[in-house]
Amino acid sequence: MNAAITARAHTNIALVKYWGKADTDLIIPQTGSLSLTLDQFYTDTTVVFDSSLAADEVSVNGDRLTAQQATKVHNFLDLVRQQASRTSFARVRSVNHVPTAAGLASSASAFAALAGAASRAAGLTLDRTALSRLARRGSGSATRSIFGGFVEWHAGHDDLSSYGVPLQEDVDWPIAVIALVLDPKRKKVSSRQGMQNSVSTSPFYPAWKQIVADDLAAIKPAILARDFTTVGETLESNAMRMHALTLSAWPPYSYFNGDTLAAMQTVKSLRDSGVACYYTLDAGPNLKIFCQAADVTPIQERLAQQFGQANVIVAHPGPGIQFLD
Ligand code: 2P0
Repeated sequence: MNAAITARAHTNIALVKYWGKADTDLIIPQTGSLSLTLDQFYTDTTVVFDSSLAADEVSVNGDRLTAQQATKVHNFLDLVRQQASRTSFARVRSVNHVPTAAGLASSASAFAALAGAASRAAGLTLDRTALSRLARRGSGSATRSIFGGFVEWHAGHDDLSSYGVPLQEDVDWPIAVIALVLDPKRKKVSSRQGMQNSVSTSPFYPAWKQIVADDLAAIKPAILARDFTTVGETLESNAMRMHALTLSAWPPYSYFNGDTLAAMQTVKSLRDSGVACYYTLDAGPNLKIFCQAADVTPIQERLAQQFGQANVIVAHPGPGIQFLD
């Protein structure tokens, strides 16, 4: 038996979204994307390769997954075994400090932590670019969670050229992201299924590719210049245009629920009253509100009053992958 390795990876919120693959096997995206890694939501994963095992054993939050539930993890471990020229099975223990499948991108932190722990447990020494490429094979958004702060995923065109690059890892800009949990249940249409449906059936998809290119060009200098308004307007319009790809697909689908629309109105009315804040949301109904640290309290109070204190979680920029002893 080899040493057990534990890695911690934080989740990220995309400010310019990834919504569609050019290669579904290698997970090469149709466009680039850009995210902020968050400090509040993370996954700790421990991996040990053990030649006495007859199959991979995977547990998440203390519950053993069935072989079928663990298919993605098993396939991912096969990739690691292939890279490391190993054959033994692995025991994987993962603890999510993320509301699973609540649209808070738990697959990002999960596959980034798994990439780190599994590769090191298998004896591989990968730099962060190689780790990012490996994490990508588990889940697209995990590509970005190897790094802290603001991270761009270069779409690339093949396995070697598609990886995350930090734009700014140590963020000293006093900003916050307030997560508003409106429904913690697992989503009905997975991101994987939803995005491919948009690529193949939404007539707006060609426009989306241009929108992402323009938004990346606008948001990167705005982040570096701490231009809060440009960053906020870009991320909110990018999120709404991504969601237009769900409504315009056939069959149409949506990740919004009634509370999502009410929360959007609340953010707009806060903004109208002079509190600068902008929302984004992923493949689920929950809003993430981008704001300046000085404005957290009034936003938090207003959201808590409307949706309950327990559903409002304040996050800040978080770090990249860490290995724990
Ligand atoms: C993102 N999302 O950029 C976008 C925005 C959700 C909305 O990446 O199929 O779990 O595993 O590559 O990464 C969620 O999709 O999809 C996602 P796969 P993933 O964060």
